[in-house]
Amino acid sequence: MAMQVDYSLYLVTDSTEAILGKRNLVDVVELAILGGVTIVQYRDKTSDTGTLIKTAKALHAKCKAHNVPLVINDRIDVAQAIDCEGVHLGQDDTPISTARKILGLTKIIGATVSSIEEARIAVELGADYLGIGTLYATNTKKNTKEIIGVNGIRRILRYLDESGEKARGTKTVCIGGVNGSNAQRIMHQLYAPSPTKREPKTIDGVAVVSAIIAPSDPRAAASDLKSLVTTPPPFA
Ligand code: TZP
Ligand code: MG
Repeated sequence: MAMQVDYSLYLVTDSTEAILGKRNLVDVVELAILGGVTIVQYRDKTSDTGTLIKTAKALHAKCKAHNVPLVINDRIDVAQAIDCEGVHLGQDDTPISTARKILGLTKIIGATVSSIEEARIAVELGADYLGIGTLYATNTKKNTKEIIGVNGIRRILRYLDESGEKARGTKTVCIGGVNGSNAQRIMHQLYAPSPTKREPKTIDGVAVVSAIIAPSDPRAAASDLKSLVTTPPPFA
């Protein structure tokens, strides 16, 4: 099994001028970790393999120093090259089953899912966590397949809740348009008290790109988000 991970504030990086500007990604990520980010995904769709490995290595050093896991978007080869904690795979990437064979049981494998069917397959193939989205429309990722909203995410959580221990045990984060104005409401909406004896399946955290990377003070942005997502729901 992969390690125990706190998914509550999941940072997905972006190196584009529009979001990162002229700043250094590793410095920005370190500030975000100091603010309370609990896991980092290095997502970089444009750099060559050499640059990806170099940046991933530098990010991994910072993450390790703070005991925060690092996963790599899309690229199993880069994750292997730097021996970080895992990968995050979309629907068009290497299948989860192949990734598991390559990386073994101890690495984290995350999957992007937008539907119950995609969630079912990702769980069956052994994903450790699901990045469920797209929650809200966002400029950060233009080609988002589907905006599923809070209700779409709730439906997937309910499916996981009702589909056995493995599905219930698969961690979840939501992604797309999460920011300081909506994070707490999202967490509360995705945490429904259950009349049954069992604890309901809830979202384990929010995945955020621009609301942490874009601000001039990523540490403060992360710290504000952290307290919003970890404040217990009023009915708890
Ligand atoms: N996948 C679905 S939406 C998204 C990804 C990578 C981008 C989310 O970015 P932001 O800035 O947090 O809305
Ligand atoms: Mg991908």
